[in-house]
Amino acid sequence: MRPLLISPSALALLSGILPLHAQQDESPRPNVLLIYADDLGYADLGCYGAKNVQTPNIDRLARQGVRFTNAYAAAATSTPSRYGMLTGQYAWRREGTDVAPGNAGMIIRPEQYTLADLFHEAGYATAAFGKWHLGLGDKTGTQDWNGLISPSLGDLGFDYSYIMAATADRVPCVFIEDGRVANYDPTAPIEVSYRKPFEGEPTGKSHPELLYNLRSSHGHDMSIVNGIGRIGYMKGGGGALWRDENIADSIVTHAITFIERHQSEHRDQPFFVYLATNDIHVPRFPHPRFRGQSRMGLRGDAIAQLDWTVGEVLRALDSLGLTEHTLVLFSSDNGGVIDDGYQDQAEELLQGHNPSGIYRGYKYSAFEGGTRIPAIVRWPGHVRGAQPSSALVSQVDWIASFAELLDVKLPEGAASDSRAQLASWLGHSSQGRPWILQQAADKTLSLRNERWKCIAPSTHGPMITWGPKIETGYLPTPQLYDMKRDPRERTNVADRHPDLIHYFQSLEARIRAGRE
Ligand code: NG6
Ligand code: CA
Repeated sequence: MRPLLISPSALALLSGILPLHAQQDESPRPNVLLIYADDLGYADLGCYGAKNVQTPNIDRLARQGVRFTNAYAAAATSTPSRYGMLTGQYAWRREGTDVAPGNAGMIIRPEQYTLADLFHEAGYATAAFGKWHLGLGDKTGTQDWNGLISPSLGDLGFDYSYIMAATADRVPCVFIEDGRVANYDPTAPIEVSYRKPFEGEPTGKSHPELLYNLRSSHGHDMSIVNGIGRIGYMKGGGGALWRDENIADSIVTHAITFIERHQSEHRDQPFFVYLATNDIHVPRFPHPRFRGQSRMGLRGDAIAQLDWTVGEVLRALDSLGLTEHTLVLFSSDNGGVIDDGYQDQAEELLQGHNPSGIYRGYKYSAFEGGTRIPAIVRWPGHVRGAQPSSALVSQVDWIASFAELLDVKLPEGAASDSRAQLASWLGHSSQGRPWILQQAADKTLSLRNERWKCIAPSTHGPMITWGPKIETGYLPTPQLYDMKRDPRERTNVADRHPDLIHYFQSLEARIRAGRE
């Protein structure tokens, strides 16, 4: 028999390749589907105790995965929360990360490392759908809504995007596909301003009789689109303008089409899909087929529509045979809110439901209701089903945890606030983080650990001042709550524990200095 001859270079090649294969077996590369709801409260789902609305699809996800009871968003409003989640850096470290207008310039700069970059560089196909709310284009107010808006999500690691620039209650009321207005209507050029109304265009303030779909309870009295008042002024749009009742359909249809097309064309390449729903943010205006599905009017019906969205995309995974190969992560960007600016009877029709469950406060708040959110992870074969986890976890850790999963080393300086917590997020460990940091609407920071929560002082008042009846959780002196005995944050015990206040204050100082 002829001896097998292998050249030294081939040998080097082989020895280089073999460990790589071995390594790939050790670190599987599942598809990742991140379903990110908007303003969904901790207790707004059946699997988190909601009674007046049914959420069978999300409940199924929870039955098949791990359901977290101590999971937090990094902030109590959307823009800073999403900023923290996508970059792994706390938003309060950067100027200009507060709730963004629809014509904000891109808040995450192209050179900044994002969750999408992580997947992209690991060889994934990446795509974003739905609510963005992190700015587009170079500078605020300078975008050309009739041409290419650049930079855009393509500069942040997303191969494809079909998004709303901000929120449904902010102009421009159009979808943007890969940096251009989708279904662009050349007969109705688009202009956007957050400064002054366009001459001759009715506003909610001047023409409240034109608000035939939904009236506002506070604000939302500038441009009128689809019979609903918005924040900001816009002109034109024509056939490209969205109809609020079709937004959920548009988002999920585009996401499913992307997944199907990707499967038929690049079957071997994993994907990362960021599916950021418009539900259940205001204006809550679900499609007529969801009306009356809950006992709570439009807010509850928007939850039913959200659940339907999840059901559609899970069904698509099932029918493509992808369920076993896909890690699904479901969560919300901040806590729940009842009246957030429209007369949708959310408050009147609660029927005993509390979006925050037993917890105090809502969206915007430094109390738990601001940032404690539902979070579910399903990954068949890797995550045990029907599992509640009380581990302390934060969305800011997703980027480092996914880097751990993919066995990728984050670039120097990237995602500096993100900690690898993969075992917690997969339900393999109940340990969680030693501490969690959250940011309220006025940037007041709270720190909590297993036992205690400390809210830093703030001179802003105890209630939100612009309309919604929400406790802010702000006090001019530090607050301390015993989360074991007093999870409802009723009794401030700061006076009794000066040592703990000192401990949390110095921990906060070290975090601010980047030393924790
Ligand atoms: C507030 C809006 C509220 C909502 C919020 C941002 C008014 C009166 N209220 O200013 O409706 O849009 O901003 O929500 O305008 S978030 O979830 O996107 O952060
Ligand atoms: Ca939000």
